[in-house]
Amino acid sequence: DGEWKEPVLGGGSLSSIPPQKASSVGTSLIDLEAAAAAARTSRVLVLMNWDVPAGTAEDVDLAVSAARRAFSRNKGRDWSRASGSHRAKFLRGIAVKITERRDELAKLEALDCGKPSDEAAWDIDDVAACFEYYADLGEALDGKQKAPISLPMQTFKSHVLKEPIGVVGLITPWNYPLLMAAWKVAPALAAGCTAVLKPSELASVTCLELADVCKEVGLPAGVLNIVTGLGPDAGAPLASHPQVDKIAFTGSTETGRKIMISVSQMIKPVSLELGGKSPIIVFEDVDIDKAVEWALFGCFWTNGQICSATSRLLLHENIADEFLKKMCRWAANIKVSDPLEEGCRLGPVVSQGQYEKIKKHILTAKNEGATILYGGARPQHLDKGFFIQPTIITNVETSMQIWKEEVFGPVLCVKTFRTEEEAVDLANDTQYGLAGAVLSKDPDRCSRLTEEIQAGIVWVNCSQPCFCQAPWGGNKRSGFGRELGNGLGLDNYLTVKQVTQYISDDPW
Ligand code: TXE
Repeated sequence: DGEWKEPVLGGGSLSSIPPQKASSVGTSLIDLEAAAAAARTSRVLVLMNWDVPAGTAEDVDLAVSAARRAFSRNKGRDWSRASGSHRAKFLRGIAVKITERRDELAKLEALDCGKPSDEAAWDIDDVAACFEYYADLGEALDGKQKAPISLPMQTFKSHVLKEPIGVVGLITPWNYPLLMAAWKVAPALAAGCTAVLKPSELASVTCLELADVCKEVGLPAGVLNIVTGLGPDAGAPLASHPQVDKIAFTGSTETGRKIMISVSQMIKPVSLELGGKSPIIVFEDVDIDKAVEWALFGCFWTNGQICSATSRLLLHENIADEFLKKMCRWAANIKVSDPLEEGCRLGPVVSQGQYEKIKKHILTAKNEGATILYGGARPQHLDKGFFIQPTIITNVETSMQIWKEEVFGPVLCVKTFRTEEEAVDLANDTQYGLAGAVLSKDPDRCSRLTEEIQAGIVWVNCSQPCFCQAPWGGNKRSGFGRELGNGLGLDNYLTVKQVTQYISDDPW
């Protein structure tokens, strides 16, 4: 309502949190020992709708110890040794519970990060689908962990063992709070790892609800531990913890760099899904109405706060005028409102910090000589809250900040091109390499461009569809490693061991 502030550390203790909040706080850490530690810290993050514990290095340490105990192959707490089908039962249980609570979780998600509740509901469907998917893949691991290798010598026999990598640290952002957690938690648990999840301080609530769900399905203590808190206080100690075997991170390129430096001290594997400035190339042979729709969706979905947002529109010059006129008309019809209102298509951006950052980007674009063709300000009918109109910027030069830097808000910049070659050069004129889209009726051109675009994801005649069966991740400064995808997402959490046996009776 405009009164919202960035998370701040409050004094007080968990007992000072009102009862309706305390229930989720109490279960924020599945492991009771770790929960007790959170209480001892006597610090909370003061948020808009909820307060959550402000975890510290001490909490992370306890959570990692709990995960280590649950992972380790002794004392009967052997998540890592359980069969894939045993683990799959829990993952399926989680999927069922998430589906049962779909509307409630979607509402929480919309309230927490501002995305329209319809979109939040799709996210929750995707969360359930992700747990189902990894239940299947985890189950399929049974009997396949020992893959034989053919060797050139008969006297030896070899096979490859795939084993869970260990305790994993999962650090996630606020734009898809529960979904980004699911993308990491589901494969990690399916592979037999145990995990410590650190959600974003800007949107932790649905991850705390995930803790409740895990308790309900009887997930063994310590298998998943959730520590809320600020990045430097809770994320950094997790990334640098010596007992954590791998880090999976989604967030800003800047924080990704810090995490990489930290894990490099311990030669620890890391996968990074970072920012983007993805192009969408529209050729003159398209159906303009459909293409306008994809271009709007590709940039303004989730309030424009998507790492893969196709936020650089490259338009063939022959259709540019008609396309932009239609686009502005349609942008004017996008309902900007309270995310819980029916028909909302654009809610408030996540925080005051993000709001200021977006406004600064728009102002800089103006100052550098670009034209704000549509939007660029708070909608007139909303005098409170961090709302920004869908914004379309033209007369953009490749030297401008708006062309180069990720805005992470509903801001689209536009350039025109004459030739296919020029379009490819413009598309690849970025430090990022997460995604790209090409819209054309010419299949040969589309297939040429899928090869030319330097990115981990290329969409043809669409923008943003995402399925857990297809690998997700980027190149260049968008990071490395892939999540999801048949095999790849699971492999993130498995390590390979070769076993070679001498099988001849002759002495060596
Ligand atoms: O991201 P951070 P923020 C981009 C987007 C946005 C900007 C800043 O441009 O404007 O990042 O957002 C944790 N060690 N994206 O500040 O800092 C943090 O607590 C370990 C793109 O929210 O990257 C949170 O859990 N962890 C992105 C997570 O990192 C640390 C989605 C992400 O926060 C840490 C979100 C540290 N030193 C923002 N500092 C995408 N690619 O989807 C912070 N964290």
